[in-house]
Parts: sequence; C-alpha cells; structure tokens
Amino acid sequence: MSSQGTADAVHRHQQLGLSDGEVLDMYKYMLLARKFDERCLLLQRAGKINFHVSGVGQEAAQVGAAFGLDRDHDYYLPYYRDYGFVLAVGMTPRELMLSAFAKAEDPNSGGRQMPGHFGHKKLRIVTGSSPVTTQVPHAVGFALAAKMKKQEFVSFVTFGEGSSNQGDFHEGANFAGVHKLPVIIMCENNQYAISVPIHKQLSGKISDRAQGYGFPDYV
Ligand SMILES: Cc1ncc(C[n+]2csc(CCOP(=O)(O)OP(=O)(O)O)c2C)c(N)n1
Ligand SMILES: [Mg+2]
Repeated sequence: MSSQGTADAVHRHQQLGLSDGEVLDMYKYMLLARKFDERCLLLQRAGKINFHVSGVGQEAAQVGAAFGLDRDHDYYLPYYRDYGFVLAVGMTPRELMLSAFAKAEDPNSGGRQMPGHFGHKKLRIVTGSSPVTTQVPHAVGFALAAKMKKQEFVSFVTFGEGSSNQGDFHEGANFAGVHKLPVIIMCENNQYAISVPIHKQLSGKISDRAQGYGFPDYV
C-alpha cells in the first residue's frame, strides 16, 4: 500500500468516529470469529462435533453491526452464521465451544439446540428457532415492548437474503413500519440460499423493500 493509501485508511475510520483502539478491537473479533469457524469445520470433519454452519466472509458486517449498537442495553436476535456478532457482544469462544460439543453448561441452550442457535440471557441474545426468519417478528415484538414500556433499547435482527422471501420477514417489517418501532433489520446477503443463487430467489433489491414498509434502507 502506498503511503497515501495508508493515510487515507487512517483518515476514513477517524471520519466515521472510530478510534484506533476500536478498529483494532473490531479486527480482533473478526479474526476470532474466523479462527473459531475454521476450528469448528475441522472438528466437524474429524467427527468430533455434529454440526457447524460457517459464517466465513460475513464477519465484517457482523462485527461492524455489533459496534454500532448499545452493547449494554440493546436486544439481539442473530441468525445461525453470526459468530462475529455474538463474540463482539460478549459471548466467549468457550461458550460457543460448549454449544458445539453439546455440553450442559452451554449458556445458549444447555447443549439441547443445534450449534448456531444462539441465546444468552445475560447478553440479551434472544434464543432463535430453526425455521428461518421467525426471529424477525420476535425482534419486532421486543421493539414493541420497548415502545410500550418507554424504554430506550432497540432490537437488532439478522437473516439471510433467501429467508427474506419468507412471510415472517414481511409481516414483521410491515408491523414495525406501521407502529414505528425501534428495530434494526439487517439482511446478510451472501448471494446463495443453500444451492439457490440470488437471481433465482428474487428480482428486486432487498434493501428497496424497506421503502415499501415505510422505513429507511441502507446498503
Ligand atoms: C422455514 C424454513 N424453510 C427452510 C429451511 C431450511 N433452510 C435452512 S437455511 C436455508 C437457506 C437460507 O438461505 P439464506 O436466507 O440466504 O441464508 P444463508 O444460509 O445463505 O446465510 C434453508 C432453506 C428452514 N430452516 N426454515
Ligand atoms: Mg444467503
């Protein structure tokens, strides 16, 4: 990288209001998520754990989102690839491993759910269900509670682009738009839903859907 490039890079994160310490912390969580992921893939292929769904390539969006939230008050409804996110809001690699090995001390579900079904009461991570995007109406419910109880927190929910075609997403988004609820709905678009490429899943832009429900969209 040229010296000009380096100067620009430093300038860019400062322009976003991020300190050197914060971007280093973000990088630490991205790397931790990647290392955790790679280890789980090895463990799964070696027959030591039953199941692993990879979040490789999605770490930056996940960690960036976590750093944009109030990590002392907000409620989170992540989806199964969100290792970077849950690590950045306080879950430990040990806790994730307890889940991978289905141990009773696993705070996510006491080892009863498949890995990737995050849940952690102390960290306000709301347990997820296996049918995709059911977490969207759940997150909207948390946001409704915030509004009704006049509390300051927001709820934050993620899901894949394929799942954004499910009814749960549309019903949740519509309700949130009508009632102007404090929920952030983030689609992690990795271009595939299992083996189905995005051009066979939907024809418009996912972010445009926000406008149809009356709230702002960001890509
Ligand atoms: C309601 C429902 N239908 C189907 C499935 C099976 N399923 C699990 S993941 C997945 C693909 C989801 O793709 P996408 O939303 O793009 O998320 P990605 O895995 O690509 O992150 C499907 C169809 C499911 N879990 N729930
Ligand atoms: Mg996808």
